[in-house]
Amino acid sequence: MTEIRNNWTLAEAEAIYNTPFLDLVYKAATVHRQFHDAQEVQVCTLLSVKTGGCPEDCAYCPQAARYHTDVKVHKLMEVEEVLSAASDAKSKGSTRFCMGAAWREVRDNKDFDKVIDMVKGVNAMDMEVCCTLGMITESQAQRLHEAGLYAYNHNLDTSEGYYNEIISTRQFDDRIHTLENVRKSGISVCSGGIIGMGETNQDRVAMLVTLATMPSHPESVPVNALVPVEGTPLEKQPKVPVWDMVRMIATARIMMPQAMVRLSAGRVMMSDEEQALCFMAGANSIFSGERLLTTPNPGVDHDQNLFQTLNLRPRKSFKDQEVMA
Ligand code: SAM
Ligand code: DTB
Ligand code: SF4
Repeated sequence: MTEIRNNWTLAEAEAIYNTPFLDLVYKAATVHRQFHDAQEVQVCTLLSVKTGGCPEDCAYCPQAARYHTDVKVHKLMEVEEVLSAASDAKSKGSTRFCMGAAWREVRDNKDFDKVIDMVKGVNAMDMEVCCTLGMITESQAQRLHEAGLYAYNHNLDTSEGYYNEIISTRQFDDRIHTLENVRKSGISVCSGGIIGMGETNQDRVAMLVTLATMPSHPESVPVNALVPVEGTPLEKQPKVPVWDMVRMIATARIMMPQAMVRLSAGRVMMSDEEQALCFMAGANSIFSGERLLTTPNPGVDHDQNLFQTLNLRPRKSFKDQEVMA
């Protein structure tokens, strides 16, 4: 049986990433089958509850106020609107609902009180409720936990070495610190990154090493392909080759066997065959619905057909399993 390791070295991780392609997929698929039902893929829904106007300078992000993009800025949504979107997502087969806000960090104000009510409401619908709100303190994480937050998403995005090329308004260590606050509060950790931002293969692998050498691996690791958005500094980046996406997913799967590895942004640029290869390499979750936060995503009908073709089943939420156990 494959052991869970927290002492991965960069050299080991690079060797995995650079394994001959078919062997890499075979190894990842083997590990995947030891820890997961390979026919199950979790379907999640994202909702941007507060869009645009963000003070940060993340080079990939259409929501940064300083770039001129087509994003329609809106203030924090009303709780009822969010709960109705969550109920719609549930009826379409989602078992995880993730609310995103274009904030640098959470502030202890009325908006946070509203997010707490959203969390309570979605939690009561028996979905895994996730938030991605920027940096949070230990006491804010505690408050979210008490409201029933299941997971918190906070991506490393890239390696420590490449971080300053992409974002200058905060440091890599700030991200690590928020992740520690999340972990301490008992909320499940969701953290991954983006490929296709001009980083090297070593940067990609270094990011995975940071995640896989945490005292506990994140329960969820989203792998995003950059969606280049007009107006952002990365608007002209070429499309990520599917081979790189597969290598990244497979390496994440082998290094963090128990994690949910999420085939996140970028599916709209991928064929069904390419996505099938990602599932083969150990991806076991997708975001469904026509929109991610602000960019397009394949529609629910398309995904239902894909699941039928590949004989995949949408996975139940972990919350149901806890109830049954
Ligand atoms: N503001 C919060 C933060 O940065 O943590 C939460 C929302 S932010 C939009 C969540 C994540 O979306 C980012 O960390 C990044 O990984 C991803 N993201 C944003 N724009 C993207 C793009 N154009 N392509 C791929 N992923 C993107
Ligand atoms: C993650 O890693 N990817 C999702 C989710 N976590 C929050 C967000 C992708 C956003 C893509 C760009 C957009 O739609 O604005
Ligand atoms: Fe703001 Fe998050 Fe976008 Fe960075 S990724 S600009 S912090 S919304």
